[in-house]
Amino acid sequence: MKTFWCLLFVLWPIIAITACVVAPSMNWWFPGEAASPLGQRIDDLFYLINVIVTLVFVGTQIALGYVLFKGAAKRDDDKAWFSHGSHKLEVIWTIVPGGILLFLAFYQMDVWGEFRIKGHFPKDVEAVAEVTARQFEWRIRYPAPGRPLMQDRQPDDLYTVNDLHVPTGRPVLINLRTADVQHAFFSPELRVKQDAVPGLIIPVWFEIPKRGEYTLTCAELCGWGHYKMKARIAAEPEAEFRQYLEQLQIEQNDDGFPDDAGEDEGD
Ligand SMILES: [Cu+2]
Repeated sequence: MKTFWCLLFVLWPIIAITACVVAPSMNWWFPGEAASPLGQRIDDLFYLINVIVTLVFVGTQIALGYVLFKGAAKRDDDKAWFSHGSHKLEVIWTIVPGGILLFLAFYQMDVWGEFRIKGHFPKDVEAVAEVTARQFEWRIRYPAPGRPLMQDRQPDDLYTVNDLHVPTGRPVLINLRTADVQHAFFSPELRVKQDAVPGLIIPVWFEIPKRGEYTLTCAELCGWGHYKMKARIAAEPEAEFRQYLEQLQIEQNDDGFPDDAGEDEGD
């Protein structure tokens, strides 16, 4: 019976490790490779932490298995062994994890800074749109083609909902805000996640090298309709992006009357 319990406890870590090894082929992992250069660096950090955690996990589970089997091998009338702890061991397992955490804290600082701190954003980053989260959609405001994005609304600004277009191949920035409660701008493929906080305008930058459609979703439970706050980020080459804005401008300025309606008046 003792051996049965030992095997049962040793089995779980083996199942856990097997699941992690099988996970990539079963698509339980990330949604593919990161679609942005900074996202790939975030993935690298994630995998590094994963490797460290796995090594610690395997080590502790082997130690646990060893103690279990050693204990099970003892006879019932054997005397129990008491210890008062080991000063040396205590020092080692305090300093080693502390050292690993300090290393990670410093090692990830570059990526963190580039992602979050305005002074470390790429020099040529340009604001292309303002994204306002509200219950339960994403409202997008672009400047008119050729104009810079202003913080206040301009008469010729362009508006859409749940459809964010950005140019490919260069760093772009969006100004994130919320019209009501707290939301979170989350694009899993880009590895971008940023809370939208009432009263704040938060700059979020990313770069998408390849044309494509990427997911934008809300990662902050914001009310009954949270589940439907799904939008898309469409990345397209510069010329197409400009064309899109021009088309949006035409649609937005269309008053519904045919162009020659005024000329026919005198007939
Ligand atoms: Cu939300």
